[in-house]
Parts: sequence; structure tokens; C-alpha cells
Amino acid sequence: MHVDPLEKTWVWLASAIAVTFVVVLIWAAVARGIHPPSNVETIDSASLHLSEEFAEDNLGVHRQPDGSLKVVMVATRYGFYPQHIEVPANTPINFRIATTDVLHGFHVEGTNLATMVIPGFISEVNLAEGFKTTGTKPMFCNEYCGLGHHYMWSRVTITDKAS
Ligand SMILES: [Cu+2]
Repeated sequence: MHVDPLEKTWVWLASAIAVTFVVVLIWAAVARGIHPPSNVETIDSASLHLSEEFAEDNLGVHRQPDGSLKVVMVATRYGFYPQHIEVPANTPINFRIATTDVLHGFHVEGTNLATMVIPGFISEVNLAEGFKTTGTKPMFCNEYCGLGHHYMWSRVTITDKAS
């Protein structure tokens, strides 16, 4: 069978690119420890109010025994609840967020804190060293979720750790 030399070159080049991608993927996973998010926790989005953790009375900031904070929030068209939280700076925070309806985003302005909030799942984000700066920042939805999407935001006030 005759294969044109130019065609042969491109077959080798395409194969080399594919092999390079696989090598980089394995290197990133093994040597650098880069993996997709692995905490898969499911929840019934339609009955969050009946769950222990996401019931209205349990939303907000909780101080943990080790001094870190757990923030439990609900995203729903069109808002985050609670609508205002206050946390100290430089304190580790574990955010746990669930949605009652459709896909939402959760982003804190001026930080790299961002996650998708997917119906049926609990989104968890750990800020290992907490917020670095003080002040009030908006937390907003960055996934288009409907006509009121641009109204969907709440606020976080970051205080001095000492106060
Ligand atoms: Cu939205």
C-alpha cells in the first residue's frame, strides 16, 4: 500500500501530539498531584429546607472546634442566603453551598474564590488561609441562571481577626 510521504509525516506528527498530551496528563496527576474536584456529595435540591445542614435556621457562619469557620449557604433564583455574612480575616473557611433550583455560580469579587453550584450536589470550597484583606465584598452569581441573574448577589464583610 502506498502512503504519501506528506501524509506519513502528518500521521506521525498527530500521533506525537496525542502521546505528548497523555504524558503531560499523567505527569500532572502523578508528579504535581493535580486532580479534578473529588468530593462528590449529593443532595435533593427540592427539599433543602428539610435537610439538617441547609435548613433556614442553620445557614450562615459556624465556628468549628479547631477555630476555623464553616459557611453554609443556599443559592436560589435570584439570591444567596444568608444575604450578608461576616467573617474574620486570615481564618480558614470551608464554604458549603447548595442550590434549590438551577445551576448557579458563586464568586467573591477580588478573590479567586469561585465555584459552580450544581443542582443535586453540594459545592465545597476551602479557603485554607481565609480572606487576606478586610472590607465588604460582593459575592455574586457568575453563571447565567435566568432573567434576574444580574440581581443575584450578597455580601461578605471581612473584619480584622483581632476584633
Ligand atoms: Cu445567576
